[in-house]
Amino acid sequence: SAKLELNSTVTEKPLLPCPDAPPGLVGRLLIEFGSLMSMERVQRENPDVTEGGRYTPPDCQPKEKVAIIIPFRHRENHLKYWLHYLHPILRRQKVAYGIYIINQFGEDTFNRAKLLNVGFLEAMKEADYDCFIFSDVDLIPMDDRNLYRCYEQPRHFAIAMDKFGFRLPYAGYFGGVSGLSKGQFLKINGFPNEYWGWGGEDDDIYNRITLNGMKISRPDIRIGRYRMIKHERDKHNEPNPQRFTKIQNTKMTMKKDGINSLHYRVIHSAKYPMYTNITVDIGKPP
Ligand code: UDH
Ligand code: NGS
Repeated sequence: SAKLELNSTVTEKPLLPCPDAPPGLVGRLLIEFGSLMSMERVQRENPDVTEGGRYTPPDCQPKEKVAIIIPFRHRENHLKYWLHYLHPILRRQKVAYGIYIINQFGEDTFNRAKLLNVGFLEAMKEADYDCFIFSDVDLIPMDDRNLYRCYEQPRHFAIAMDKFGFRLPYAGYFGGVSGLSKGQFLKINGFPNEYWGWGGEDDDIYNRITLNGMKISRPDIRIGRYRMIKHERDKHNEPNPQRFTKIQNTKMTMKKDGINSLHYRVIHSAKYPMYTNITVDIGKPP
């Protein structure tokens, strides 16, 4: 019918694949945390982000869907800055994405890597994601040429942080912001669930990657720059005294500790305008 034809000419114009080098990038960015941020402002400035913090470029066909996963507890102020800076960057990068805040329920010891595993499974329940980017809530990229997508090898994005003098603290550092395709993530059995408290879980992930015959891909040092929002040490995330011996044993532990052994309980799940929040009970250290 005439009506159908009209509709299809209006809505089904074929889109070209999104470019590998998006044309609208601006390069180095000014990142500061001096002025107060509000969620209302973030919402106002990002009207094309849809419920749950989802976005898809309107003018090109994205090659992959990216889930961005943030481990979280009691960092509401950092989250506002993260959303304020990242939504516009990701939009310029022509990324199709969803933002998942994985909020640890209760006040038991924090477990970053286990929360990231939960994020992988929960995001997969919602959409057919190809790529997973795991980001601390307090890390903001200073250059939009640091493309939030997946690569041939597991990607380390946060390679030049201000607190380390814009260098890697050590060659095998894999902390802060990292990204794995679905295939890369499953190949290493996901992340360890048994690092309670601060430290070592990122080194264990690095070990998993290299032990499985992959290597780390990184951006240019001039592009992989980050600002960290300064803060005090969190409560209930004390340095884990077991971390040094645990990272010696990745080869043995990775087969049975990971996405194949993950247990958790979703307490609450909600889609907010700028992000999806999933509050989970992940238990406590044995
Ligand atoms: N996180 C939370 N809440 C917590 C602990 C951690 O949301 O209570 C998340 C958050 O995304 C954070 C990430 O986990 O960015 C990593 O936390 P971390 O404590 O390992 O790393 P960070 O570098 O702090 O943020 C380390 C202690 C810094 C002490 C500095 C004292 N001046
Ligand atoms: C290493 C930790 C990593 C940590 C890195 C940077 O020593 O988990 O320092 O820490 N590994 C172990 O403790 C075994 S930072 O300076 O950001 O606090 O990511």
